[in-house]
Amino acid sequence: MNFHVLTLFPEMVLDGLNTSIIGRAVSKNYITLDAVQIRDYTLDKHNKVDDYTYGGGAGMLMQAQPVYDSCEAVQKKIEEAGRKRARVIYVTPGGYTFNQSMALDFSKEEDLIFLCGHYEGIDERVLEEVVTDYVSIGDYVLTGGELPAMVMIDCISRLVPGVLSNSESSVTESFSDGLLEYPQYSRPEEWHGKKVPEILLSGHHANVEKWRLEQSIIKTKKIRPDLYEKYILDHPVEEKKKRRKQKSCNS
Ligand code: 6GU
Repeated sequence: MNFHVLTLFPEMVLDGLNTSIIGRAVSKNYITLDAVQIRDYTLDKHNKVDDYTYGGGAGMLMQAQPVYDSCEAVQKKIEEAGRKRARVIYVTPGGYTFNQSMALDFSKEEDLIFLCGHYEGIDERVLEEVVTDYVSIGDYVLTGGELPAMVMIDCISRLVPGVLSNSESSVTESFSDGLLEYPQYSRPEEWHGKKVPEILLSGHHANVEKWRLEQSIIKTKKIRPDLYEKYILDHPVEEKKKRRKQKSCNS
């Protein structure tokens, strides 16, 4: 996977993604990360990339020309390397909300271009010409698109084959059924007077797995009732069994 980030703050993106698992993935060449300075492409003699918005209103807008030329330069580089033109993701609070299945879809691409806005946004005309996907990371407003792009790159990267070791990728499995994670414990057996749940010390693998699933369901129902509703629709048998068991306990 080759990530290309169009930004006014390339060092922010490079510095943020050069450590830990993603840093390792870059040095092992499972992914490449290229941050392109949009300002390098402006034809304005004062290196300006923004201007006032027509119709008035607060704030400045990124202009079409440097955004278009920087994006086309990256697409040209990709094509010259013999690969197909990349999808261009505009990171914006006005986009579709990013989720795990979008990440899985993006992870199958060979190249991805992220366009990071600043100021009050980007001239609509260039967005119409270059952007294929409008994506937000949630219902809150950030000062720029770099952090959202880094969030998405991290999430997509860990789905690229080779990026995670076997032990790291087993974590994905427990999340991918749409439930929140069960509580976990390490040594010591007792800390601040709190004991590790007995069942985890039993060595009975099937019972441990059953307990973990129950804990996941309880937690999801409380914290994310939306995910819980979806889970019971997808797993009607398990839930019916549980309700039957509860009924027989009550009677
Ligand atoms: Cl993608 N960009 C900005 N600037 N703010 C956001 C966002 C994106 N997603 C949530 N808030």
